[in-house]
Amino acid sequence: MKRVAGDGGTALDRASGLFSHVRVLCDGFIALSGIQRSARQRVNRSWRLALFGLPLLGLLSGCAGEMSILDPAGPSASAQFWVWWAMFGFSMVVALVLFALWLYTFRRREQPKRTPREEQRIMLRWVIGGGILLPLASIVALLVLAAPTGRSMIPLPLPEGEAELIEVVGHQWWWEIRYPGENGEPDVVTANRLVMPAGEPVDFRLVSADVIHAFWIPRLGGKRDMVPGRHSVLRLEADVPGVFGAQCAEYCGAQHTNMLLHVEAMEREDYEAWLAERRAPRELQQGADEAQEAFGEHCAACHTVEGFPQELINDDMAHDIPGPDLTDIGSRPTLGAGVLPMEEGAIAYWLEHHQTLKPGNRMPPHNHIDTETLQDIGAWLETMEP
Ligand code: HEC
Ligand SMILES: [Cu+2]
Repeated sequence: MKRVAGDGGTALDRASGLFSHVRVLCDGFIALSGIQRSARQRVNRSWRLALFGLPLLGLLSGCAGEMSILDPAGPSASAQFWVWWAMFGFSMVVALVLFALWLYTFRRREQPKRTPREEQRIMLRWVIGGGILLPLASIVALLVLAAPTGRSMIPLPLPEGEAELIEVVGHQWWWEIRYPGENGEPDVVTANRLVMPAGEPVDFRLVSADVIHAFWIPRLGGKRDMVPGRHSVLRLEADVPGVFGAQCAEYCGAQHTNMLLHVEAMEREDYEAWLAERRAPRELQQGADEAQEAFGEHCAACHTVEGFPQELINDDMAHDIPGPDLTDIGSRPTLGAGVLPMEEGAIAYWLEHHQTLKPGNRMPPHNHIDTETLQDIGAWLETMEP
């Protein structure tokens, strides 16, 4: 296991920034709840609106979009969606009951006279009822409700044969996707884009190349940790073809946020065609000799390009950090695990600025290579489509 590369200074700044935000929020709520009477008078109407409105806005913005668990697109995600609503509903009931009890304590003027024994008995009832029985009942109910959800994500044998198997490898900070070949054929390997068949279960075999990551496609279900040195399998299904967002869900170092995965579910035939295109033997483009030579010199030790001539690869350079397979880079929708959209000139731009676009990412800066060469390499890589 490697250590997480970190940027202590920025992390501290962020932490203190976050802390001050949290404090402002807490102060606001304390003022609103009337615990500090003097503070309450200072809180004007618009502040109150903003304080109540902000969390609501957050709630609303989470309801749609390609990363929302509240917009399920597959059977496991739907099951999880109902567990979520059940938990939410139940927690609302508990909160309302507590709130009502709290208000009730204000309304009661006179304390009934009780002996210490009676007091103790009442206390005990609350402790047993609210502290033991209620949580126990809630947990059992939740377990009953959630068990089928968990089961649907386990790769159990299927009546109709085997589920499609796709291997996902987590790297700092990008995704490697491997499709097992048929009878000894070469694997199809790509990065930061996951293509899967829709309308059937798919087993994702999850592994990590360095630290702990987690695989999460919110609209399809999950998530599941990717632990170095072992593998786990998660079964997911997309109801219909579509594009979904995915994100690493376990903090894995400085660029954890920029570890996005573009997921595309396709009809079975389209999926097969997509794989077949990538399995076909490939020839390198003619007439891009300079770009290919420079690529062999500076890049090929870390990046595989299927069919790239072995004799051009400079093996002397340090390449203990593997980079994404670039064989079909020109056909991918994004660069740098979601940092840049793929468009003309994007690769050259990424090559020059990747350490500013994604600070601390594990590709070394290319300052020693002149801009023209980088642009040449970029233009050549953009032609790399199946
Ligand atoms: C020491 C190994 C190493 C070397 C040398 C290297 N790279 Fe990289 N490269 C990486 C890693 C690691 C990443 C993933 C960065 C990330 O997204 O966090 C990457 C990312 C990329 C990407 C984006 C891929 C994607 O799927 O979005 C491109 C394009 C790329 N490199 C091209 C090059 C070119 C061209 C060169 C030579 C000029 C080069 N690399 C040299 C390790 C390397
Ligand atoms: Cu992560």
